[in-house]
Amino acid sequence: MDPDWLCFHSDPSAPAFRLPAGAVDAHCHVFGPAAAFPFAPERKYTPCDAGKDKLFELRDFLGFERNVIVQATCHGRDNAALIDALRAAGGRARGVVSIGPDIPEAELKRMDAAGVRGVRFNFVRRLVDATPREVFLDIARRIAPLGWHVVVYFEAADLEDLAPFLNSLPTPVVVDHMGRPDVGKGVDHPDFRRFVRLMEENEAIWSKVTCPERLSLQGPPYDDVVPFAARIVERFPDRVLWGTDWPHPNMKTHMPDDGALVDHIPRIAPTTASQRKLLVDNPMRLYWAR
Ligand code: 0GY
Repeated sequence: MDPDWLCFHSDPSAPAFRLPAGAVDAHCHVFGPAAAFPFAPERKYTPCDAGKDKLFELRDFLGFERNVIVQATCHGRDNAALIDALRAAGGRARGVVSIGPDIPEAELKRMDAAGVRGVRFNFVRRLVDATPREVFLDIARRIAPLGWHVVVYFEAADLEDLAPFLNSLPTPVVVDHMGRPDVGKGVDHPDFRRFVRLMEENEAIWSKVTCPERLSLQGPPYDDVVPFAARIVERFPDRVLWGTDWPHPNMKTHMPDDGALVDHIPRIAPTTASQRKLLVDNPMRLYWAR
């Protein structure tokens, strides 16, 4: 583990907000354990172990029914820890993997049977070496016939350049953490308006309204992030997802209390109807349609 790595919260609080029945934590990861699932040689960080047992324990403690596990960059394109977690979850987890364009068809089918429903394209330079867009497009064409989608992670400053590529993808596209807005600039800044416009103009684009702890400049209780997520939930109630982001890779300022993160949900989705869409209907439609 990196010397400055912060491990996940060892004793999260019980949330006061009661999640609706069937709620999905639609953005979380597994790290190792390294002894069973070694980290990738090309990784940019070495985390603490955070395996499936801990993830499922947290799921039950917080009151979630299901997880969507997203391949973390510390495992590169080796999705073994994720697939192992999906198999152990007994239908209660789906996965988003990292793959190359020449992955054998049989391997895609094996992943699909395990519960994989998407691929992740990462553009964040501190996390990965760049992949050419043609390669990503080839991958998207390979997975589209399976009914999978693409999850993208990028920084707000890169959206203008990336938008034509995102609009060219042949699948639904889920944007991690609202495209990482600079919350210091405010919701009416052209950068965030560009993201809202992208969602307005392309109904295939979804957003995870996740990671207040990562985007906040103020720290808990993350008041400065609320207007951003609330705006996206209000405008696009049928295309938003929520997740804990456990075990919170690369959090250097503090480690969030996962119970407090759940208590953040009613601040960004104030009505029962919007909470149900965000936590149940939307993730079920995208990940458990079959
Ligand atoms: C996140 C955010 C981060 C890391 C990763 O795969 C990853 O390594 O996603 C980050 O460092 O911002 O969504 O977990």
